Amino acid sequence: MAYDYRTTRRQQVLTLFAVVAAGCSDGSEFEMTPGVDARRSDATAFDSTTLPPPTDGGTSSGEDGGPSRTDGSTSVPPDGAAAVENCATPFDDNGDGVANEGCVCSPGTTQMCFERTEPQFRGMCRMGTQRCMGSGEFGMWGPCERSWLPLPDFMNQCEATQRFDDTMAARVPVDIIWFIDTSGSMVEETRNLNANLNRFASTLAMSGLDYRVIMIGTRGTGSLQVCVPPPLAGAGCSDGPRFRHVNSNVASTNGLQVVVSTYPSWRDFLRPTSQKFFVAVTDDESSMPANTFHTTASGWPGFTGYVFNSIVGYESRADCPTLARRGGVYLDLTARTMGDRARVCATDWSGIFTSFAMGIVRRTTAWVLAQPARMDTIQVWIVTAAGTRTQLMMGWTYDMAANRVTVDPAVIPMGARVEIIYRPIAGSP
Ligand SMILES: [Ca+2]
Ligand SMILES: [Ca+2]
Repeated sequence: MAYDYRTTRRQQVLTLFAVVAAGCSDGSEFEMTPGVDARRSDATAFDSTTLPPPTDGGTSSGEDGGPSRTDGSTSVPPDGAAAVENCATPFDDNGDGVANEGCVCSPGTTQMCFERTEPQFRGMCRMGTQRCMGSGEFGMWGPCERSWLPLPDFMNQCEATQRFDDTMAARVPVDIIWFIDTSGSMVEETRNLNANLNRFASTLAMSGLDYRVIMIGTRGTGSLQVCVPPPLAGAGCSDGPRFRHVNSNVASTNGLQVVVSTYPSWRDFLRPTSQKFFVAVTDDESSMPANTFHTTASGWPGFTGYVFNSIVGYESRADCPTLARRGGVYLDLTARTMGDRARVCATDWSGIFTSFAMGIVRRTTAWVLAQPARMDTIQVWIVTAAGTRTQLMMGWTYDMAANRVTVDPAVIPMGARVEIIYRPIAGSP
């Protein structure tokens, strides 16, 4: 069944098109020497940056209601099909779907093969191998195995190409775990948290994010207690659809321990495919080393790419007289997960919460692929309005479990599109 992109709302921008290399034009370079991998290096060296636009509209099956080759029921010969099989090439020259049928070979030897015609070998297609079957002096070539053939679901191109504009970004769901130190020195900070958490939530909501917030800290309305008001939380410090309060005391230095020990009581509130964030709020240092926490948290399902944000002390006591200690462990975790940080001594937290929320949005701009991709084949390209194409070597990640590519919006110029080229796992052994 062909992938019918025409029926989707994305048809303006999600265009599957050919990014193809002209196949080798001279079949004579392929020798019959058994076992020689004549095309492997060529097959993987094609650089789609320099490739011409598609010229072979004829390979797009069934678009005009004409004969389709994808269902195997047609007798129309494929592109470039010859009358008879050519035993000197690795291709299926006569277009019957079998490479080198009826060709004599030396039993036990192998050679490269491709069960399509030569013009169909390009881009991310790859040769397979076939073994010479038989026991006597002469044998016949067996089936071609492990080749990467043109993709019926992608208009018979050798790679899936999907174009996206910003409006098609799938905002990845986010689960954000806050914990706040409510020891004696944190009165002002606790008040700031209670007053600003709804600002944080509304910034996420305005960006279209599907978010949940877990708050770990002593629940209540006292000066060293956390009571998040509606609409994020329910009335009277209660939970809400997007909010769960974990009523557990966090002291000066044990925040990370409390996160770990309370995990069983909030893990059911998490979504399996969400991006996970932590936010530490404390004016002290952690007694649990960064490595210990990182190893533990990374082992929880869905936490491999977690991000750690910190509202902690990183200035001197002279700069912040109320600071207990510099939060070096938290800053370490923030640096290694490329999170955001802010000064716990700041008097106005409204800007902190907005910038943290925007940072979360920035890390969750992603696109879902039509089919799961082989990680080693994914290319992310930026295409400007003027048509200039640049391959992104950094600034993107692929989450195989969720089948989505996350791209940092900071690397996408205004008006540009993202183009993702890949081989689906299916059909790419
Ligand atoms: Ca052949
Ligand atoms: Ca053939």
